[in-house]
Amino acid sequence: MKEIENVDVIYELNTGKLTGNEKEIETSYKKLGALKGIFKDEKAFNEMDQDIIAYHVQTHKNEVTEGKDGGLFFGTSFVHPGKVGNEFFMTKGHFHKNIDTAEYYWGITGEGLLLLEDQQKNVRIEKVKPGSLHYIPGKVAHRLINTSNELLTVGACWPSNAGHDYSINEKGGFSVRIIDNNGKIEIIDNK
Ligand code: M6P
Ligand code: ZN
Repeated sequence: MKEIENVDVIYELNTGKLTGNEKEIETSYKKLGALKGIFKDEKAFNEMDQDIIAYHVQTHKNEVTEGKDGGLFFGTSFVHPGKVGNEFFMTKGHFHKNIDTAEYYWGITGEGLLLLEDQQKNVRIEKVKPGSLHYIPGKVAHRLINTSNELLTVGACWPSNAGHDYSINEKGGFSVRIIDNNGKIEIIDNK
């Protein structure tokens, strides 16, 4: 007789947290110090504690290694509330190394924005909120921005051969920035 197995990892639907067998969960913390050059206001950035965590990411460790064809990765991004100067905390943002590969994001907690930019610098900005579903096609860079005072939690699933290409950040960055203009969320050009 076959037995019914319990899985080792639980995906908490209301928080997006991966819990259970720690050997199958990887958590990486992104401190401000590791995000140099991402935010506009360098003076404000340098005055901040570089150990502040801007976001952290949990991923499910499965049998797949990055670069392998045919597999999937699954994770949760937690973008903490905060600002550098008047610019909201955000993820680094990336294209996929394997440029044609796509990705799904979905909102779990908090409110924020998904900044999408293609290779011709066409920008789209989608509102992220609990339950919102976001398809990120190939050839489109993606970045999450927490525009709220709470944790922005976003689920993600992407192909194991996607890889990450962060070079947009060395080439002047995304074309727009999201700032808090006296309590109003504003989109400004990144000059
Ligand atoms: C999501 C996925 C991951 C990504 C993470 C953080 O969980 O898209 O692949 O690494 O967000 O984003 P970034 O790599 O841009 O810092
Ligand atoms: Zn991606």
